[in-house]
Parts: sequence; C-alpha cells; structure tokens
Amino acid sequence: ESGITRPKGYNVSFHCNPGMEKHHFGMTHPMKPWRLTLSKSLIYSYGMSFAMDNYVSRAATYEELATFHSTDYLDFLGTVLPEPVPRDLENQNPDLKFNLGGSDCPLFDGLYDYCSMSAGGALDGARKLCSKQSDIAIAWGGGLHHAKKAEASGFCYINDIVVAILQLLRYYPRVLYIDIDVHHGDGVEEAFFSTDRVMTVSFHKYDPNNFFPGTGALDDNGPKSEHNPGAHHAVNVPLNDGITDEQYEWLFNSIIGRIVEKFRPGAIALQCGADSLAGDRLGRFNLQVQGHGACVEFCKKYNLPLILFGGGGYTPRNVARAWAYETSIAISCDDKISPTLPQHVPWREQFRQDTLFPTLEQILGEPRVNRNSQKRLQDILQHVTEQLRFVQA
Ligand code: TV7
Ligand code: CA
Ligand code: ZN
Repeated sequence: ESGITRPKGYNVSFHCNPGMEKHHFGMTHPMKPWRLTLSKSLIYSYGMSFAMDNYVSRAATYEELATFHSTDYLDFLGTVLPEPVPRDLENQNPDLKFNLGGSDCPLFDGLYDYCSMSAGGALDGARKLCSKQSDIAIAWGGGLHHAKKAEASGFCYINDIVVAILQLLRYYPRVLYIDIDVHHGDGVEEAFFSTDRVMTVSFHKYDPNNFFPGTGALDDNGPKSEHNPGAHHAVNVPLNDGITDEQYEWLFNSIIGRIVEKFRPGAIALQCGADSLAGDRLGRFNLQVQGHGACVEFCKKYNLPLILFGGGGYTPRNVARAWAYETSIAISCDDKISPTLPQHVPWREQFRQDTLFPTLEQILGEPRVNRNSQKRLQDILQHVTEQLRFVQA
C-alpha cells in the first residue's frame, strides 16, 4: 500500500530491542525511551519492515562493552541501584562516582540492561556490515555519543558508537564518523583522538558557556602533539541558533564531500540525533525532516557500508517522523515515501498533523531567528578545507 518494495541485491538490516523502550529516566527527564516505540510504530505502519531484515538485537556482553569502557566503570554500572528513597536535604549533592546518579544521568531500574541493549543493537548492526550481509544497518536505539571510557555524561552511559566503530575497524582500514545531533559528539571524538583510522565530524550548536557540553570549537581538531597520528582527524562544525535546511545541506554536502574525497573511508557511521530538528525540546535549530534526511541521502550515495544510529531527540513526534523518513531513504531506491501518514498508525493523535513533513509554521508557530550568516558558514568550510591538507588516506 505504501509502494515500498525490496530492491534486489541491496540489503538493509533493522536492529532493535523492545526491552529498551520500557525504561524510564524519571518523570521530567527529557530522554524518553518511548520515542523508540513511536518511531517503530510509524516505520511498521508504512510497511517498511517488508523491505528490510528485522532483528531483535541481543544485549551486548560485558566483554564487548569492555572493548572501550574500563572494567571499574562497568562493574560499578552493573551493581549500582536506584536510591530507594529520595535524597534528603543534607544529601542533595553527593559525590558522584563516574558521574552517575546526578540529574542528567540518573540511576534507574534496569539501567545496565538498557545500556547493554542499546550497545547490542549497534554492535549487531556493525557485524552485519562486516560480514557483508547488510549494506546499511539501522540501530535507532544507539547513538549515545557523550559516554566516556569511565564516565557517564549527558544522558549517555555506554558509548555504543565507539564499541560499534571498534568492530568496524577489524574489517575496514578507515571509518568516517558523522554526527548531526545538535550536541557535540565529544565522547566519540575523544575515543579516537589518537588514531588516523577514524575521522570524526560533528555538526552542533556551539556556545561554550550556555550549551552542553561546551566543547567542539572550529579549531579543536585533535591533540597536535608531535607524534599523534590522530592530529587533524577531528572536524568540528560549530553552529548558532536557527540554522535552516538550505544552509545545513549546503555545508554538510560541501564538508562531507571534501572529507570523503580526501580520507577515503571504507565505511561510514552516521549518528542521526533528532534534536537538531526545529521544535525540539532541547535543540535550537530550524531543521525540517527533509533537511535532516538529506544528510542520510547524501551519505547513502557513496555506496559504502553505512550504519545509522539514533541519538538525541526530545520531541517524540518529530523524532518518529525523522527516523521513519530516514529508514525509508535507507531502503528505497527511487520510490518516494507517501508524505501523508498511514491511516491506522498507532498513537495517531501524538503526531498532531497527518503529514510526515510538517512546515516550520506547523512545528513552531514562529520560527527561531537564524543567527548563522552565510559568511560564517563559508569561513567554516574554508577552515575545514585547510585542515584537510594535513589528512592523507
Ligand atoms: C545525546 N540539557 C544528549 C544531550 C545531553 C544534554 C542538559 C538537560 C536537562 C536535564 C534534566 C531535565 C533538562 C530541560 C538539558 C549542565 C547541566 C544543566 C540538569 C537539570 N531537564 C544527546 C545534557 C545537558 C534532567 N546537561 O546529545 C532531569 O533540560 O546542560 C547540562 C548540564 C547540569 C544538570 N542540569 C542541566 O542528545 C543523547 N540537561 C529535567 C529532569
Ligand atoms: Ca553533533
Ligand atoms: Zn543531543
């Protein structure tokens, strides 16, 4: 009914674990694992499951997580329990071990299961690419880019992306990591700071004093110590509030085009954080579903093994639209998805409008002021072009 068919000789695998979706960070916390349920519901209602291989992913094992994380941290993560009673007034600011238990990274029931399931989907996807069983692997439950080797950060406890890229590096000499979440992909950048086998590129809102995590300036390109092969292999694209589809697409295509030409990756890992969309509860950009999806379309055109991760996204109806549209881009050759939502999608009222592509006016009432001048975007492209002179495939 949606006109979506399975193209021959071209495989997409979809990795999810329904067990992830029932977890709660707390009533007022912006991260809602339920957005994954809403996304899948839209994807399945469009009939997309018939055009891909669908897998219920395993939870990643301790050993798999330990390919990146320290065992001290994993042991603690596996044993901490949520506080049975709320903290009393004298105990509002306990010393946080591994940054766990604060308001951004709360301890909740089943935390370790939630983390290992997120990483399991990402790792299963990476393995499907390595074995050539998939050309594109999708893991919307992953994309938790802030987690460090021995520290939780910004709603992220386990860095499923790093674990998946380490798997890809067993088969591919070079991996390109791209991050379109509105936040800086600091955890992934740091993990690969000292290797020239991974190039990391993050597009993000940058305002060191007012926007998390405050890193990712244009000239932060990896430690420039004398013998660091990873120097110049971190690309940062700091942006201001209100960037539009048109500007973002121009900058994304120009930058990624030059990087692929120079770095010649064997595989691409794309974090599709949906908090860069207009109307996001935490985000600041004016991107529409079309502009966000254009990044996936551009990456797909290289015909390289491609893994798509989720990430941020705090207005569930927009997250579901973006990830459904991007799933359709992954599976379709030429046929375009219907812009009208399927008739019988569960939680239909959540979506407010019955279109996959709401206008900025429908999303926001009044669009956010665009604080990105064309001159600044050209300067960013100029800096990246100069940086790439130091990069050799
Ligand atoms: C990948 N922004 C993660 C993005 C992580 C952002 C932050 C919140 C936030 C937390 C809450 C909450 C919130 C409305 C928003 C400096 C602080 C300021 C906590 C209140 N409401 C991703 C992390 C970021 C928690 N953190 O990239 C419980 O916003 O800015 C900060 C740090 C200290 C802690 N406080 C916020 O998208 C998945 N947190 C409500 C309840
Ligand atoms: Ca980013
Ligand atoms: Zn984010």
